[in-house]
This record gives sequence, structure tokens and C-alpha cells, in this order.
Amino acid sequence: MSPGGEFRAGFVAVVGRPNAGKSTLVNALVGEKVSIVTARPQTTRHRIIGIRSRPDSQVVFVDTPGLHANARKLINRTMNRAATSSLADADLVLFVIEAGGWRAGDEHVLRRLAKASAPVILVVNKADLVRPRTKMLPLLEAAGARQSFAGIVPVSALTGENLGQLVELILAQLPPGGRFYPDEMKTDRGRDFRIGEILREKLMAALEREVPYGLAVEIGAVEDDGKLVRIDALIWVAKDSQRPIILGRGGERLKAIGQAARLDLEAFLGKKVFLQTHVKVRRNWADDARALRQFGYEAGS
Ligand SMILES: Nc1nc2c(ncn2[C@@H]2O[C@H](COP(=O)(O)OP(=O)(O)OP(=O)(O)O)[C@@H](O)[C@H]2O)c(=O)[nH]1
Ligand SMILES: [Mg+2]
Repeated sequence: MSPGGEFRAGFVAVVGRPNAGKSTLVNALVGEKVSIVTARPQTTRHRIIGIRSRPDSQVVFVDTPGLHANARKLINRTMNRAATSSLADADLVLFVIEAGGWRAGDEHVLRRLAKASAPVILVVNKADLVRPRTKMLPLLEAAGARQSFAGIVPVSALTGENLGQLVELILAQLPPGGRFYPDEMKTDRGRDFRIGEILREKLMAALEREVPYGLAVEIGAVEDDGKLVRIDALIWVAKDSQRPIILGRGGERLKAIGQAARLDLEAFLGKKVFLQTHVKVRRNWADDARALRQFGYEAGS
């Protein structure tokens, strides 16, 4: 039950450096995969809402792109802005770091957090990787000395360890109030966005070096005839040289990526999927405001 027995609801911004495990955490807390996850930093490119509804509470998590310094390209500035803008209307902030140690990237995030007026809980994620647990103590103590956090919790978003305690801390910080979304709603993002993200997840996971960062996915026609969903997807790359890399010899690499995406898409849509992909070049799209808007990013300048 929520503290005091009243219904509680609020917006919780989840921020941290790239790869800290923010999206994994949001998915675990929501109980559904609303945000894609890969082993590569800078996977999340948008603000994505994940909603956790219970009889006594509704927590609206706002997953954000990893905050990073040296954002040279427009897409990176757009990503950073998406993350910082979520701080403004948050009732609470979860600052996610890794249990393995405090890094320069975390310091950068901490400086951005100075602008947030909401309380901040420090979530020390990936605790499953630290053995013995006592190895984490110096990090927890040093973090506590850095700023007065509303709470410091070691968790594992991957195994679920300690997430119950984190939820209790979150609920204690949320104001009493009614729900923002219908109970059955898990995310604010629609079908086609989620289809594009599932394909982008498979592309990012399968490709290396700069290629994952050179690609964007645009979903064209989606036709659902009741039994089968036909999806037309455009994969945009930033350089001519990236196209043959994605295709692979005889188109084999893209075929394997498409198959992996199709399996997840069928699970997501609950129907058979026919996925057609085309790879196109849009030179330097990541610095082109028009292209970014076309691909669904809220690019300013
Ligand atoms: N061992 C372990 N790995 C984790 C945990 N949480 C996340 N990961 C892994 O860390 C990697 C990054 O996870 P994400 O959830 O994509 O991280 P993120 O902070 O959303 O990353 P960006 O979107 O790039 O900012 C993935 O390989 C996850 O499987 C955890 O608690 N334990
Ligand atoms: Mg993410």
C-alpha cells in the first residue's frame, strides 16, 4: 500500500549516462518492454513513457537518452535535450549509475541534475556484477557525500534484485493524486514507433563501430489484414559505405537482422509478420534538422 493509504501518482524521470541500464530498469518496473535495450551506449534516442499502474498508485516513468558530453551532431544535442527537458516536469528523478564505479560521465549527469528541483534517488544498477557486495560500500558512501539524495539503492534491473525496495522509495516521494493514464496503458508510444524501435534494436545489436549510430529507421506502410501484418521499413544510413555493411554479402546480414526483428514483431503484434526492408542513404542525416524530423526526432537546431 502507498504511504498514508492515499492514491499516489507522478512523473519519474530516469536519467544517467549512456548504457547505465535506464531502459532495462524502466522495462522491469513497468513489467513490459516499452523501451529497447542493447549492449551499446546511446541506444535510446527519445523520451519514452512507461506506466506502472497498481490499485493504489500510478508511476509514470520517463525513460530518456543517456546524457553525454561532446554532443557534436544535431541528433546528440536532440537526445541530450530530450533527457534534460524531462527533468523540468518530473516529480522525482532516478539517477542511474553502475555499481562498478563512479565515472566522469556520471559527474556530467550530476551537474545537469543541479537544475532539477525534484528530489533525486540514486539508483546503483548492475549490482549483480559486483561480488562480494561489500565492494560497493565505498561507492555508496562517496555518492552519499556528493549530494543529498532522497535515497541510494543498489539494484539489478536485469535480475530484479531490490526493485521492490526501490518502488517503495519512489512511492514515498510521489504526491497524492489521481492517475494520468488509463490503467491498461503501458506506454505513450504508438504501434508504428514501437515497430521501428524493435527493428532498430536488432540493427544496433548486429552492427559495429560507427554503423549503429549512422542508422535511423522509418516505418512506411503497415497493413494488418487480421492474420498477417505487412510492414514496410526504410533503414536510413548516413554514408554510402554503410549500405553494403548492413546488407552483408549477398544480403545475408540484413536478412538475419530482419528475421530477428520479425520474431520480436510477431510476439509484439500477436500475428504473423511480413517485414520488408530497404536501405537508403541520406548523407549526414544526423546533422540535418529536416531529416531528423522526418525520422521522428524532435530536432530544433
Ligand atoms: N549485468 C547487468 N546488466 C545490465 C543491468 N541493467 C542493464 N544491463 C545491461 O546494460 C546494457 C545497457 O542497458 P540499457 O538498458 O540499454 O541502458 P541505457 O541506460 O538505457 O542505455 P542508453 O539508452 O544507451 O542510454 C545492456 O546490455 C543491458 O542488458 C543489470 O542490472 N545487470
Ligand atoms: Mg536506454
